[in-house]
Amino acid sequence: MTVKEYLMRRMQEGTIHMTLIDPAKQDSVVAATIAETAERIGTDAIMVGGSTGVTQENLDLTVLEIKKLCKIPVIYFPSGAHALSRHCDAIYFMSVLNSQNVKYVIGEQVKGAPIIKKLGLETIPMGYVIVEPGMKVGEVSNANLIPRDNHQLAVAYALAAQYMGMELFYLEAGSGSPQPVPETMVREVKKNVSIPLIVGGGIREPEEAVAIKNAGANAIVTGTIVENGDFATRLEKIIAAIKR
Ligand code: 1GP
Repeated sequence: MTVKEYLMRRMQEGTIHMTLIDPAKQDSVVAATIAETAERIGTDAIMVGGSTGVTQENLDLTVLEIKKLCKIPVIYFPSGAHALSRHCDAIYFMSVLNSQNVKYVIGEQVKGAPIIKKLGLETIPMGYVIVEPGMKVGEVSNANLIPRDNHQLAVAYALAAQYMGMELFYLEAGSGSPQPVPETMVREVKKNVSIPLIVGGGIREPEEAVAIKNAGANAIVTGTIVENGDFATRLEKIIAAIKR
């Protein structure tokens, strides 16, 4: 079974949870213990990536260590073609649709594609848009942020992604955002597109995760909460709330 098939199957059963680990934020052995704990608690996949600080070395080491301890898929969530790991199970082949810099829309993808072919990596095509406040990723990718109250613009991007053949659509508020993507925006997007919807950025409380799930998200991503050594109970509550 491919990683894409695994995700699609899981999402048919209900909203899934994915744990994002930034390889620049901790040692690879620590990253692997975080992933192992998240798997034990019920996360469905590990995403590895970060906006700044990802190198070929920390990426490879982190993915390899995680693979030693986890059975669930490890998916690379890239910030560019400068680092690509042969050890991950799949890569989101993604475009930052609202970036004003063509490099993040198609440039890095063109650089990375031949390398991905050589490595034989599974690619999962994904449209990615950044909603206010956007945080670091909004800045780095020079995104024309979607205003929090402009649901129609979010819907238009999601439809464009779907019509271009992308198989996932990711609504991102930015890692560490003080607030998640508004649930009303999630609901409008979900109502209008048929491709699975991933939502992430600023989700820290079970109530926020439930609201986003009820608005129709097929997958919820949390990252920052696992950076606190004592995260297991908090993450467990969020995952339990999503799966309830
Ligand atoms: C970032 O959406 C993810 O791409 C995770 O965000 O770190 O705020 O959980 P947090």
